[in-house]
Amino acid sequence: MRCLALDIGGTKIAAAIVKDGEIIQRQQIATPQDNAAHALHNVLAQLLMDYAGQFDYVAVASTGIINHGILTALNPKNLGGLAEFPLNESIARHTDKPIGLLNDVQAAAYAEYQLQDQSKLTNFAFITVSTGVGGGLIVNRQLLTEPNGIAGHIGHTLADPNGPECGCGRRGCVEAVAAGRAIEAEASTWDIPCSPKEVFERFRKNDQKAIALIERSARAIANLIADLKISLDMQKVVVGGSVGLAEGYLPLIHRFLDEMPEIYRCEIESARFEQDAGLVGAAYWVKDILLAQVGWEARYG
Ligand code: ADP
Ligand code: BMX
Ligand code: ZN
Repeated sequence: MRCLALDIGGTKIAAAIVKDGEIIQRQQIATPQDNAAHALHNVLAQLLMDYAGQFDYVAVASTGIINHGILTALNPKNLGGLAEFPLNESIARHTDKPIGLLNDVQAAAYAEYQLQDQSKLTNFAFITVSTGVGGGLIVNRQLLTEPNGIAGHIGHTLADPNGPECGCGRRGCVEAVAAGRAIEAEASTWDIPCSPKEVFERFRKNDQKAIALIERSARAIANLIADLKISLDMQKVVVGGSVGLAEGYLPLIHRFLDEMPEIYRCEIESARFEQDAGLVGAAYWVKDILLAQVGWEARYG
């Protein structure tokens, strides 16, 4: 079965055909920020046209709360102000193949869990540090997506009650302190304004301001991991996203976790699928869960 997999993030949209876990014909474009709804409809139309005739089903991993085919942004600022978008309907305009949707980080968690020794790992999480901070939770070997698609939005738990206001409306969320956009907000005010990528370059050259900013982010993520450990008995956490995968970031999380009492620590590693965890996870999950439920094999297989 060939899957057209789409991964819609706040910064980039990736698309590929996924067949037997292999990714082919991958392409990537920037997520439109202006006139976001209209532009996203157009991007989806173009992608469906590009891959026409090459897939049996569509699987979408998207930023935002995904429920009943609708994308609702918890933090609309991450999507050029887009608060709500009819994702399923927008795609269904261009194909009559089955379509399955889930949150981007839920998808990434599902992909990475397939690579783990599941006999030993009951509770597992993925944290992305990217445009925002997102999570996907696997508890009792089940990916949490029900009942409203909200589970895993751990980027909006509290990092600092006096921290910056988050785009979701709450003050001091992990996302407002740790995400790529949070790093950008701070570094854009510097004498020589920097992008997050440049902040990391300075961080690796021992620039004190850059170190403080990256450490603030990594400390918030370490605390988030400790909270997952103590609330859900989390056994392992995989970290992804362009900030999460940036050289030097994971060792910092390690360092801050190691400063905590033993009970709060848990195993951490970088996403083995790297930037493709969302694409692969969406393809697997839609096939395993959604299509199996509706008897897809019988109807289309
Ligand atoms: P998305 O959020 O669309 O999934 P990414 O995972 O690429 O996309 O995350 C985007 C964020 O990561 C942006 O804030 C961007 O500035 C930052 N970023 C991109 N490349 C790098 C890099 N090489 N090092 C550190 N941060 C990066
Ligand atoms: C935000 C939220 C999550 C998402 C996370 C990471 C929106 C639009 N998105 O917390 O649903 O999983 O960002 O998304 O509210 P990314 O775009 O950074 O990958
Ligand atoms: Zn928030």
